[in-house]
Amino acid sequence: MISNEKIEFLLQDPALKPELRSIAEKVFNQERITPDEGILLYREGELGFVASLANHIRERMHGDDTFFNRNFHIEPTNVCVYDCKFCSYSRLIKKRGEGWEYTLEDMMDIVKKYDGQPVTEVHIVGGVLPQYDLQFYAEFFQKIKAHRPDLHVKALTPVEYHYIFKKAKVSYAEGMKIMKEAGLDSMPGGGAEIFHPDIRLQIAADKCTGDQWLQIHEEWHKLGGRSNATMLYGHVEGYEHRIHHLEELRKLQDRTGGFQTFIPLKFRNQDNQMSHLPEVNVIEDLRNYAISRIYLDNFSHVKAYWPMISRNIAQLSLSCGVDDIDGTIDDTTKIYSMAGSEEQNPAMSTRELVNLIRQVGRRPIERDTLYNVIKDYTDEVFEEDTQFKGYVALPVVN
Ligand code: V47
Ligand code: SF4
Repeated sequence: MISNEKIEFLLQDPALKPELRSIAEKVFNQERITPDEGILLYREGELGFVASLANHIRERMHGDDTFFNRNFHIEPTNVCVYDCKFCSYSRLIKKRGEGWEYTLEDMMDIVKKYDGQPVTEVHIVGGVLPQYDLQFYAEFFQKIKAHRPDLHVKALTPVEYHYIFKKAKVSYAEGMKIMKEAGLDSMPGGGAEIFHPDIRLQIAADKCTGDQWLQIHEEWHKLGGRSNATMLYGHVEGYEHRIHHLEELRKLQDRTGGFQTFIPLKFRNQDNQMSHLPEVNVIEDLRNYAISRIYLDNFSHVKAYWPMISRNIAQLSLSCGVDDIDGTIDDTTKIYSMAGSEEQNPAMSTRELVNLIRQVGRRPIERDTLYNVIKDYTDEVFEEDTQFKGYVALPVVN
């Protein structure tokens, strides 16, 4: 665990630039850094420096606790009316027969498959199509709750909500209220991409804007709801666009306090219209986790979505401000292969996940969606793998 003395040691480095020293002092004194300081960290903060600061914050907030949860995913469809350049779903609308479009019954069958298993959450997200409208999702949420009232419904993003509310001619506030009454418990972080219009127009021109994404989360927070936020980085954006994105999130969080977790998503270049772009390197991934942790002083958690970055990088991220490594149970690897995951087979048993966390000296804590502790696995002795076979990735859409 990094101690205050270590930060003091860092501050004594005579080679440290005064501007960077001032940022380190702010972190040490629990003061907020400015957008200009954020950009400076991206431009000049070496990995060792930003990781030390981020780890200090992470350990101040959570000690060695490292969270994961047990959930499963449902994707209503992999066909989408929108045309995000980084997404492998977008082109499928032209060849609709190649995708799938589940009915309500199909999706309830998936929910029922998990009957009796200790999953706490269902994560629902997919492409956008006209038949998946407000009434459809309201009925789906109601049916899930009628079948399994304690299952946390983490569903849809402002991309879908903007589309279905517009179609139903209801305001964001009214729409979110209808969703809550139907059984929505929280919102995942997808669809955020990069808020800045200069970039958003290049990569995701036709779906909800950055401001609309933020407004829908704000309405949800006003109802007492919790949500996550993501940032798709490492494509055509500059550091100033990343800081603009983080600043917008930090401002909204100051107003509502409704965000739980920030999840940076590394742009992967396989099977999409941006395949010509190179991917950023691991150092940049780790620096990005660290700077996000430093900048978002009002977010409780930073999550590394391990299937997108590989297990080894996920382990390293735990020293760069990350305190959550997701973790899902499913057997539907088919979709992930479309999104260009780092892992050939992005599946991990509970034992593997727990060991991955323990190997780097952290405490594996199973949590529910709202971060209530379900089980501390620090001293768990595994006789054999649990009955749950796979930790499998969520498809990267929205
Ligand atoms: O919004 C799409 C991203 C997101 C690519 O809230 C891509 O707990 C990289 O939001 N390369 C959806 N990323 C996934 C998501 C998510 C994941 C895990 C946990 C949570 C949570 C949310 O995936 C999309 C988009 O930003 N994405 N294509 C790509 N080629
Ligand atoms: Fe559709 Fe989401 Fe893919 Fe964009 S990222 S094309 S909104 S599924």
